[in-house]
Amino acid sequence: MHTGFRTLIAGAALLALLGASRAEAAAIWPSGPWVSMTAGGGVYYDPVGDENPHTTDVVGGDDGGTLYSAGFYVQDVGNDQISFRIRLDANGVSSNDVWQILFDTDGDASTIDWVLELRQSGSPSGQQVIFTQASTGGPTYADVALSTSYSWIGAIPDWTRWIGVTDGSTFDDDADFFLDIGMPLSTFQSITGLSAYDTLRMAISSSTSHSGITKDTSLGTSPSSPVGDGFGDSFTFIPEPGSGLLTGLGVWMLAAMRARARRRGYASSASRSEASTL
Ligand SMILES: [Ca+2]
Ligand SMILES: [Ca+2]
Ligand SMILES: [Ca+2]
Repeated sequence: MHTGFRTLIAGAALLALLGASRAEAAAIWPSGPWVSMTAGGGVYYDPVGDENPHTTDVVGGDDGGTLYSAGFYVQDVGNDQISFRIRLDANGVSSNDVWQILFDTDGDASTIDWVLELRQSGSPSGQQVIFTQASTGGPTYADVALSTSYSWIGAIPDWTRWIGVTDGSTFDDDADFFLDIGMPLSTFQSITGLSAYDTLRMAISSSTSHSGITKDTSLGTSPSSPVGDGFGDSFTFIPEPGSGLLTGLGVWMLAAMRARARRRGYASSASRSEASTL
């Protein structure tokens, strides 16, 4: 193997290792845009005012004529992190509740398979970020039981944050908040068995219990609803940060190739005109 190439490979491996160990320690929150969850092709939503306390009220949909998604995600391969964002009517940083991202990963949307949750209920020692399997995944939210043999645990200060919304929603005519929850992407993939190209569904809920779903469920459902009624559209974790850069690089390469062809006199007038619009 060429020495330079070998050095490049070793450097990439070291960077991957550094990225993985850094992500294991604490979240690196996305600097780029978050991807909205969708339902029926529109934004993923849930009404305001259908749950108390307001810190457990998942909100999304029409607010003052603008549509806001109740949920977002970002897959960040470079930092080995997957992040999820929930829109809530009020700031729950000090409340003793549970907020959950629900996953259907086996293609059967009548059952929840995995749950990532922020648990602020119970004793302080039990308050943590948890990724766990649904030991009973349905058929209704009230039937769901979550395993207490956790597949991954993170510290709350490291893997969550509460911030005021950055897009201007004011459901209930007062401030709204984003709860961000992250975990290592490689851990998420190894536990669920999902590859980067597999499809899945997600839903959002809140609860008083870390082992069940007892408060707000999304898309206007209630705890007695089939869990399948609260899942958003099937999707893959694409696009991700970097895809815009790759698209830009592709356009740049195309323009460079066309310019080279023009210099050699091979390009037709039609393609010259096209290239000038890039
Ligand atoms: Ca709600
Ligand atoms: Ca609000
Ligand atoms: Ca399922």
